[in-house]
Parts: sequence; structure tokens; C-alpha cells
Amino acid sequence: MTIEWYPGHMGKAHQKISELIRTVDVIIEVLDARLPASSSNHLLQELRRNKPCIKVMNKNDLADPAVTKAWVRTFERETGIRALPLSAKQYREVNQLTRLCLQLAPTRGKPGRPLRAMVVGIPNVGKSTLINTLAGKCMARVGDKPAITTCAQQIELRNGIILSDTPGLLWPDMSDQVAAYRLATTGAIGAGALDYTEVGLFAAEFMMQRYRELLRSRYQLTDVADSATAVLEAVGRRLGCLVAGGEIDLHRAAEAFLRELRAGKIGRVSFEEPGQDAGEASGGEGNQPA
Ligand SMILES: Nc1nc2c(ncn2[C@@H]2O[C@H](COP(=O)(O)OP(=O)(O)OP(=O)(O)O)[C@@H](O)[C@H]2O)c(=O)[nH]1
Ligand SMILES: [Mg+2]
Repeated sequence: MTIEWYPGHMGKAHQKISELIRTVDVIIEVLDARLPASSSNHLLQELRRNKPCIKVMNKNDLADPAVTKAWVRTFERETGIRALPLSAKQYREVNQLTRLCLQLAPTRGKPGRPLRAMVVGIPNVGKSTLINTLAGKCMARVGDKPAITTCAQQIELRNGIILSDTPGLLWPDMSDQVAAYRLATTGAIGAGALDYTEVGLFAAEFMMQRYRELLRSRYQLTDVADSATAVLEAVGRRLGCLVAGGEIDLHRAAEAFLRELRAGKIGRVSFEEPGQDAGEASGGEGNQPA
């Protein structure tokens, strides 16, 4: 199934962001540390022009640390870009953002001259969580499904910084379906726009190719099978996703597997490395989406 997801509020959000972006000093682009390329929105890159930008690689607690380090080195080769891996729920980590923003806009953040920063990114990457941690209280609604924020909102911090929270933005034409399946795997695509079994099989194939040992350990498998269906069946058997007669319910197995993978229960996983093209990073020909 081809994944396409561009609900109506995203078009309006794109318009609003393009108006607001002119008035901001720094852009905080929140990426998912597990997929820094696929979670990067080219529409936002176009709107950014030459404004200073901090690429926050959020959910770093779920990503493979060695791969994240390689991404930071890659991003920081670009001029005007700083990359910061963090977990948006950890104040000590998030707090570094304030210092970085002030470094990038040194004439701002003073009485009468607030520093305006806009937090942008695809859905469900943790933009609102990041803002709440910076504010020290729950100012923006968060949730574990995409499209929780649907309107832009401004939040004034006590340190002279004004932050705009914005709705998660995707792009209307998802021609790169490997990226779309990775986004679906991590939870950036609305549940109604995907087939859980297909996404589960995609994720199982990737894990089988790249993180075999994590699969073996989490599901106490003596051997990891060589087909995505067999892996998902083994996971389903372990998690008790059965129908009458003892057959595996593949749909439920896929849902349960994705839930575990998204929550980091299988281990810290990165879905793409710098310099790889989509096919290589997804583990070869086998798991190209249908
Ligand atoms: N493990 C982990 N989970 C996180 C982190 N940051 C956010 N989350 C979770 O990710 C989910 C999405 O968080 P939100 O802050 O609502 O994401 P958002 O980018 O504002 O999403 P939209 O408003 O839908 O675009 C929530 O379940 C958060 O608890 C993090 O650093 N690590
Ligand atoms: Mg939000």
C-alpha cells in the first residue's frame, strides 16, 4: 500500500509557518534521531533560507548512539547549522538549547529585544514536549500519536526567549516510499493512512538485517528467521497474538511489534546512516515497501 498522509491542517500550517518564519531569529528543527534524513522536511528547508538553524535530534534515548554521532558530524559540516542530539523530556539536555540560541542570535534575548525561535518539524517528533520542558510546565498539548498540535502557539519563556510551537508538517507528495515506511514505523504517520501488517513486515525485515541480535535477545529466539513474515510470526507467538486454533494473528503481531519498537523495548535502533541511499539503509532489496 502506498502511504500518503497530508491532512488539511498541514496546508494551513505551511502557510502560517511561511508567514511567521520571517519574524524569527532562530529555527529549531526537531528531527527524529532514529531517522534524521527521512524526518527532515524539504518544505521547511526551503522556508528556512539562510536563517540560523539548530537541528535537534530528538528521542536520542531510542537511537543507536554510534549512528547519531555520525549524523552530528555530517550536519555540522553545513554552514549555519548546529546539531544537538537530546531527549526532550530531560531538562539538563534541553537546557543547552537556550545557550545555543543565544550564540546564534547574540544581539537578542535582552530586555526589549526578545529572541524569537520557532520549533518546526514533522508530526510526533516531540516539538511540544521540548517546549514544555523548556518552559518548565505543560504549556503545549502532547500525545503519542501524530497531529496533536494543529495550530501555531507562542510561549514566552522567562529568559527573554519567545518560542513558537507549530503543527507537525509533512509534504503532499510522498514519492519516496522507503522514507514513508520509516516514518510510519516510528509513528509519524496517522494510523488511518497505513496498513499495520505491511509496516510491521517492513520493520521486521529491517531489524532482521541490521539488529538481529536485539531481536534474538528481546524475544528469546534461538535463531532469527530469514523472512520478515517468519520473524513477525515468531514475535507474535512470543507475545501471544493468536487466533482460535493457535494460528498467529499477523495484524496484531505487527501492531504489538511496532509498539515495542517505537517504545525502545527492543533496544536503541537507528533506521538510517549518513551517506546511505534509501535501499541500502533499509537493508537491501528485500524490504522495499509493496
Ligand atoms: N522516548 C522519547 N519519547 C519522546 C521524547 N520526546 C517526546 N516523546 C514522546 O513523543 C510523543 C510525541 O510528542 P509531542 O511533543 O506531542 O510531539 P509533537 O512533535 O509536538 O507532535 P505533533 O504536535 O503531533 O506534531 C509523546 O508521546 C512524547 O511523550 C523523547 O525524547 N524520547
Ligand atoms: Mg505538538
